[in-house]
Amino acid sequence: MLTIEEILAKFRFQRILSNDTKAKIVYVLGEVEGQDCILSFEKTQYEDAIISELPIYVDKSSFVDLVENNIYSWCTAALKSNLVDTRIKTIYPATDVHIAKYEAQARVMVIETPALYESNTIAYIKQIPVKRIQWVHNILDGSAEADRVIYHDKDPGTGFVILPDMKWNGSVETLYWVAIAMRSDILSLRSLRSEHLPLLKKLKQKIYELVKEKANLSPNQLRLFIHYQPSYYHFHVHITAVAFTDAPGVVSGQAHLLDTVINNLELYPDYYQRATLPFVIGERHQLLTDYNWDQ
Ligand code: G7M
Repeated sequence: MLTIEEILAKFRFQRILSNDTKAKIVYVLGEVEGQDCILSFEKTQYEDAIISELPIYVDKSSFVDLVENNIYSWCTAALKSNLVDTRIKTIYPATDVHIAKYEAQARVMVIETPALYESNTIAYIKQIPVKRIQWVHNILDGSAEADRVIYHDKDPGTGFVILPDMKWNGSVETLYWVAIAMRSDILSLRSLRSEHLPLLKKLKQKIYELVKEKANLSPNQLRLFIHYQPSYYHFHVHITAVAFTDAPGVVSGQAHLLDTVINNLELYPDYYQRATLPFVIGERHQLLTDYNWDQ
């Protein structure tokens, strides 16, 4: 494995995959030692501790587009400081699935009946190489991100790991953690049955306790949800602050609230085997390009 420093030094730019000017995050595709590599650069938020110092850091020689009109003035400038202001992520080697995921593309709504789940989604899940979720097993066995783990219940049936999501920027308003089940046999929301209620309820209770303790957020300030379709088929729950209204993936067609899921399973033990589950997906996603969704 190359270090992040080596990846940046060897990166040969190929093309921009997407440039979200609102979220200020860009994904670029390139090559490192002949293999595909994705880099993302994201402008970070201003930390509270440095806000009072910002006027001092402005480099006056960098002013561009300066306008002064009576009591109003504005310009674009660079800050003269060692402040860190960009979050960098690398995916190397990147697969075609990663490239399709981060490439700007139209999204479409797919209606998945139980029959279409059996004929298409299961077939898709089965052909995913196991090494794609190696990073999950690294977290579960403590060989990666061990210093970031917030809580680890090792029970093979109802255990889980809670840790910051890769997307979390560290601030409480945009809290983004993830809870990953120890067991590997729950592929997704579709696999959930009433027998999994003890796991779901324990997980929810623990999340409430930990978020209160570490971030001083109450249960009513939290949005707990499960993605369908997920990007990896090993059961996990997303933990975000309600205040993070535009958190990625909180939209309908993707996020299923944990409380609703628990309630559905209490009402109907096999709800998720019988339900039609609509989902939104990128039009270049393999699930769409390789399978027939006509009903
Ligand atoms: O869409 P889905 O439910 O599969 O979401 C997967 C979540 O896992 C996303 O929110 C990702 O940001 C997060 N995630 C993905 N990877 C590869 C990692 C990782 O290596 N470490 C951590 N902590 N989170 C990850």
